[in-house]
Amino acid sequence: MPAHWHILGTGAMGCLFASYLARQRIPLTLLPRQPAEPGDITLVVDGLGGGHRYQLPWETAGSDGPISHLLVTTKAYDVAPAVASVAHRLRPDTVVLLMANGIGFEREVRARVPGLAPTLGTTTEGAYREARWRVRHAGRGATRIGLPGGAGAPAWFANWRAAVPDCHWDMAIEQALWRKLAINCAINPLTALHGCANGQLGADPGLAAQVRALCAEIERIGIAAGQASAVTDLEAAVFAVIAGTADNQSSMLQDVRAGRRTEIDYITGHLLATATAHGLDAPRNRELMDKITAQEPSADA
Ligand code: KPL
Repeated sequence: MPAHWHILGTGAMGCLFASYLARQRIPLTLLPRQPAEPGDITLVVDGLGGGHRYQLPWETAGSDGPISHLLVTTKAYDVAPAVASVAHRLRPDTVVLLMANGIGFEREVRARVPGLAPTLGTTTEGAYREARWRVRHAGRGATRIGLPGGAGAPAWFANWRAAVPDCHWDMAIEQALWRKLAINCAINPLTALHGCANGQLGADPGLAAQVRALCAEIERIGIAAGQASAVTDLEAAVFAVIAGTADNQSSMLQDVRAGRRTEIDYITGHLLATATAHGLDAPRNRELMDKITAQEPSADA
């Protein structure tokens, strides 16, 4: 009998992963932030592979009942509060899989809910929400999952490997997260400030030069932080992502356009904290951090 997953964070990614699990008949329950209508939620996923409808059960996070397997796909700054909202339902052996942008939320989760040993994931799947329960799958990507410190794949992962395309257990998940962080540092803030699709960073010579300078800075910080493998050939990797996602709006640009808080604290913010810890300057990343932070909506807005 496959494990039963609860999914906290029912934005585009949470819904996409819910659809993958549901297609494989893996039992799941959505935990939407706002109560939904009575009865199952009808989720529609359009795009690659055609349109599919799923009838999915839901409950509020505050309900009772133990959770054995929890997938968290909220924004980075919501991960720790979201996990705390279901802490009364977690057991010592609950699997908690965190899949959000950036680095830093795992430490916050451990501080807020002591005793958890979260599993971490990162994905390059592309999806966005067209309506509350309607998601467009815009680009296929790979998903990497692993335990910090490295450990073999647990039994539940066999279901994920079968359900989620291009899904890998990663014995060096921190390195995978660092590489994604490095790529996001080079792309997301620039696209958010210039209001442009990712492809423009390759097409505009001035922006492309800024990307190269950012990559050089990020590489130095990565090497100092012991993440040399994560930043190997970073510039080439960044331009490959820019070309591969040319028509995409980065997640940070989407946040800015929607007037939402961005994940800059967990992306460039983590990079800058790492630079400071190693006595390095990072003026180009610092400038982007300051500019994005200056236009963030205030917490009480
Ligand atoms: O991860 C992304 C994001 O937008 O957050 C990239 C890879 C930049 C694709 O848009």
